[in-house]
Amino acid sequence: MFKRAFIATCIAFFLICTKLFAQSLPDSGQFKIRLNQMGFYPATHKIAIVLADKEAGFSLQTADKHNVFKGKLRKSLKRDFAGNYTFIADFLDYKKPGNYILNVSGIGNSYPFIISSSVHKKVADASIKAFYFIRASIPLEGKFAGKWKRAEGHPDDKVLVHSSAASTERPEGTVISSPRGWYDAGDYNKYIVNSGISTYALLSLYEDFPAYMKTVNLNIPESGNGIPDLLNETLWNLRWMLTMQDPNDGGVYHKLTNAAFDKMIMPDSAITTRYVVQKSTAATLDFAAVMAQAARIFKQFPKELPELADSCLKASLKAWDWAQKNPDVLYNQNAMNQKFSPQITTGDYGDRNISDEFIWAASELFVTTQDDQYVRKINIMPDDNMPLPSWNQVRLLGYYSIIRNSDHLNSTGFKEIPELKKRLLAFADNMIKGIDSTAYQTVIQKRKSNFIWGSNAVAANEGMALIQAYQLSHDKKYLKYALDNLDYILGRNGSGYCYVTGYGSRPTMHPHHRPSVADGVVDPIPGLLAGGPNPGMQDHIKVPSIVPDEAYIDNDQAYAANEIAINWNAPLAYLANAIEALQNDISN
Ligand code: G3I
Ligand code: 9MR
Repeated sequence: MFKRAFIATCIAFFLICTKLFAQSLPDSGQFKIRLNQMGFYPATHKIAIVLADKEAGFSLQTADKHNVFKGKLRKSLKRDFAGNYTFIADFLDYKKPGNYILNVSGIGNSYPFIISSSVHKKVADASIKAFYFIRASIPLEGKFAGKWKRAEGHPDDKVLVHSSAASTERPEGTVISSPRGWYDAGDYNKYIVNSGISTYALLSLYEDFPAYMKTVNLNIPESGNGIPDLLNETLWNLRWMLTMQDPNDGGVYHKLTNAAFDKMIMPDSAITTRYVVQKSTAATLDFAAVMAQAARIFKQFPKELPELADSCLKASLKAWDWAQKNPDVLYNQNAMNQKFSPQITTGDYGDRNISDEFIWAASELFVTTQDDQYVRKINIMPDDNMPLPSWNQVRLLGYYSIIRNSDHLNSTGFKEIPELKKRLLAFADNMIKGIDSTAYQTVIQKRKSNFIWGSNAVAANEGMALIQAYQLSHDKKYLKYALDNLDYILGRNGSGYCYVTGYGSRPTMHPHHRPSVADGVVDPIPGLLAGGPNPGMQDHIKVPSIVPDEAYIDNDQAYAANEIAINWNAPLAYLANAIEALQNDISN
C-alpha cells in the first residue's frame, strides 16, 4: 500500500518536473534564432542571429505559414565570446507590415514578431511608466497600476538625521520630512548619486525630443495636467531630491536609507527606521547638475509650475557653493561605520573620484546660466578620454548638455565647444568601428569588459551616446547602431532573453525586485530592465555560463545579474523613446 503510494508520488513528481522543464526551455528554433522579440520597423535593417553550424536557407513566413521572403544565412566574420561563428539572417529588403516568424532550415522557427511602424512604442512607454510603479510615498491605484495596485510604502515624512550627518542646526535624531522619490532598485532605499544620472537621462529625453514626448500619455495620476507625463514622472523624484538638501548650508545627504536591506517584502510592510546619512561632495554635485538642468526645462512651464525653475536654480547654486567649500568629502561607508552608529549596510554608491562630478555640475550651470565662470573654474577637459556614463562616471553628461544646447552658448566666450563636438563624434565612431564583422553585430558585444554588474545599462548608455552623435551630425549610421543595441536588449543577445519585463516572448520573469517577488502576482511589474549578463556572480548565484554575454540567470536572488535599477531603466527609456521619435530618420 505504502509502496504504491510512494510510486504514484514519484510518478506525479516526475510529470510535474517534466512539465516545468518543458516550460522553461524554449523550443530549439526559438532558442537558436536570436532576434528583437518585439519586431522591426518596415524600412529599417532587420537581422536575426542564428546559432547554427552551417550556412542554410531561411524564409520569412506569415502566421498562416505563407512564405513571403527567402534568403541565405551569412557566416559572421568573427567568433562570439564562446568561440563560435554565428550565422546572420538579413531580411532588410522585406518591408511589408504584418505578423511573421523566421524559419531556418534545419533549425526551426523563431518566436513570432511583427513588422510595423511604432514597433517599440509599447516598450518605450512602459520603460517610463516603470518609474510610476516604483514610486515611494503613494498608493498605486488600480486605475493606473492594474493588477499591480498596492498600498503606499515609505511615507518618509519622519526621517532621522543619522549621527554621520549631524550638524549644529540638525543634531543627530532631528526629524525631517523627505517624501516621494523612486525606490532605487530591488531595494527600498533612495540614493542621490544614482538619482542624479537617472533623472538626467529622463530630463534629457525631454530636452532632445520635446515634441514627441508631449504626445506620450502614461496614465499616471498627474496625466492631463498640462505637463508632459515624462516630466510629471520625473517631478516625483525631483521633488524628493530637493528635500535632501540641508537648507542651512546647501550640502546634500548621500542617501535616505534603512540601516540594512529589507527581506523580500512589500513596501508597506517595510517599516524600519529611515535615516539621511552623511553629506557627500558627489551627491551634492550630482544634485547641483540635475537641479540646474531641471531649472532650464521647467522654466518652459511658468503657468503650471510658477516657482519651480527658480527654486531648482537656487538649490543648484547653493549646492555648488557647498561643493566649492567641501571639494573632497567622499562617501566611504566602511570608514563611516567605524565612527558612527547605527551601522549602515545598504548600497554605498561610493565614488572615489569626483572630478567628473565637478565637470558635470559646472557644465549644467554653464548651460542654464550662460555664465562661463563655472566651466572656467574647473578643468573641463582634463584628458581626451570619453568615458561612457555610469553612476560613478558622469563627465559625458555635461558634454552632452553643452553640445545639445550649443546654439545658445556660442556667444559666451567658451571656446571649447567645437573640440567637444569633435570628441563626441570620434567617440561614437570608435564605438561602431568593426561591429559589422562581429558575431551579433552589436556595439555592446564588442568588448568582454562591458559585461559588468548592470551590463544592460552599458548597452542602453552606448545607445544614448550614439543618439547624441546622431543629433549632432544627422549621420544615420549612428542611429542604426543605436537600434542594434535596442535589438540586443530585446532578444538579439547571448542568452536569448528579452531583458524588459512584460515584453517579448521570453522576457525576464523573476527580477530581484521586492514588490515583483512579494506581491503574489505571477507577472513581474512591467517595463523594468534586468541588470543583465555579469560573470562576476557577486551574489554567489551560479549563472549557467560564464561566457560574458551569456552570464545571465532569471532568478530573483541573483542581484548581480537580475536586479532592476533606476539608472538602468532611465537610459533604456531614453533609447527606446528616442528610437521611436526618430523612426522615420532611421529608415533607409
Ligand atoms: O568598473 C569595474 C570594471 O573596471 C571591472 O572590470 C569590473 C570587474 O568586475 O568591475 C567593475 O566594477 C563593478 C561596478 O559595479 C561597475 O559599475 C564592481 O565590481 C561591482 O561590485 C559594482 O557593483 C555595484 C553594486 O551596487 C555593488 O556596489 C553596481 O555598479 C551598482 O549598480 C549596484 O547598485 C546597487 C546599490 O548599491 C543598492 N541598490 C541596488 C543597486 C543595483 O544593484
Ligand atoms: O537586495 C539588495 C540589492 O538591492 C543590492 O544590490 C545587493 C548588493 O548590495 O544586496 C541585496 O541585498 C542582499 C544583501 O546584500 C545580502 N543578503 C541578501 C540580500 C538580498 O535578499
